[in-house]
Amino acid sequence: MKATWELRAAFALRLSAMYGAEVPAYTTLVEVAHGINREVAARDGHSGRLGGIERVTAERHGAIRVGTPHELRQAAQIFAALGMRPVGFYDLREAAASSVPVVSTAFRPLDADELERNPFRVFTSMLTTADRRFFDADLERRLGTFLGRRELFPPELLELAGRAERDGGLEDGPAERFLTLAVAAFELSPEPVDRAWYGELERVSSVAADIGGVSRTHVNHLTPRVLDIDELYRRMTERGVTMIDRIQGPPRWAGPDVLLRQTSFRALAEPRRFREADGSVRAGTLRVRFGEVEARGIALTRAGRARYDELIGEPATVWEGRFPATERDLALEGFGFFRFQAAEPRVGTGPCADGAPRDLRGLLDSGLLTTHPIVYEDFLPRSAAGIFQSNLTDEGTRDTSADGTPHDLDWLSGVLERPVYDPFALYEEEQRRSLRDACAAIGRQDLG
Ligand code: OOG
Ligand code: NI
Repeated sequence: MKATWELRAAFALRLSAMYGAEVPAYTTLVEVAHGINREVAARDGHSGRLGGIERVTAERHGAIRVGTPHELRQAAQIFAALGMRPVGFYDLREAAASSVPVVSTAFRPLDADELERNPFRVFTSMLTTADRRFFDADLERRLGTFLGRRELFPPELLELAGRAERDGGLEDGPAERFLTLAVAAFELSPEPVDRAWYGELERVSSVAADIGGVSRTHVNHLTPRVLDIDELYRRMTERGVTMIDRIQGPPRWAGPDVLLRQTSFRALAEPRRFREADGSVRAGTLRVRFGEVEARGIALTRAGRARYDELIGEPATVWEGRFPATERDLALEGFGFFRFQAAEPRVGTGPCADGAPRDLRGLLDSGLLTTHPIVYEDFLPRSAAGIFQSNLTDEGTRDTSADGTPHDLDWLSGVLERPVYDPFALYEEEQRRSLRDACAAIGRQDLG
């Protein structure tokens, strides 16, 4: 029997092997990231507060793109078999100056212990074919026909995924079959690409062509986690790999690492076959798969996130006056999420009463409570939109006059026919539970 988390760990490993065989630059990126992680972990004073070396070394996120709600529901079924649930809603149509015609969520484990076992996640985007800023009614209709005819996931894979979700795992034989089919579903298809159709979509957006111009989906990047992303950026550049011009997310600064910092290298031209207008098949190239790497920091509360959004793009010197400079201040100002622990159980001491903020300070000052940061497990829309640009050959055309349909997390739940979880609520709950348990351990009531 393979339990859910074992399926997830095995899937992540096999996907990584497949991707490394197909995209050699990915292997370089992973080697450099692991080298840096070993060095940082060996360095004096590395606390491992943002994750143990084992978890960080195994950690990856992938990204896929699908064309329709039907395909998104099927993807959700496959990820459910791996214990990965949709978390968060990202509207990338609005996320940056040159936006892309997709809305997205991330499939990932929800609970801390599941994340600890294997934190694999997949950023998953769906083409918004009804958005008139990108597609006119005729193109929407023809996209619908094209997407309606293709099959991304074979019925046997979906059936096994349903069984795995229901039973919390699969017997060894079916597990092997499931993993083989699941990895194959995310490989690059060898089928010839219709040159005219791909070109027509590419004029709207390269992302539209990558999704709707081909008969399958594929993992477009697989991202390792690194403990020092500035150092990684330097080393990749030294090796002659051209990275995008910056690291996205918060700047490097003297304060705690928060949220997510990411950088990437541009998609490499890979040989593909094209079907021409006269029916002949010719060799060509496409740039659809790229490399990305990330450093993860502390999850921020809504208040912390609002401050982050104000400071976005500001240099470290501006951050220094306006953002809590220590973990303790992040906790006390209610900007960051933390797991609280009772330092030593003592029955009958006073500070765990009501009135959380003042008492939290007291509890921390008296050393009765210790804090451990909760790592950000999600994504940032602005960075994601920037990452999408890594494989845009040009920006395409977009009519900015007409508004798109408003979409949100509830709308996406309806599309998926499954709950889409609010990331803030998940972190909040984890923090609340730890505070309650810690207070119980020192013999007082809940802080609330
Ligand atoms: C997904 C881009 C978003 C990230 O790390 O922010 C992403 C895509 O290009 O399909 O993976
Ligand atoms: Ni990514």
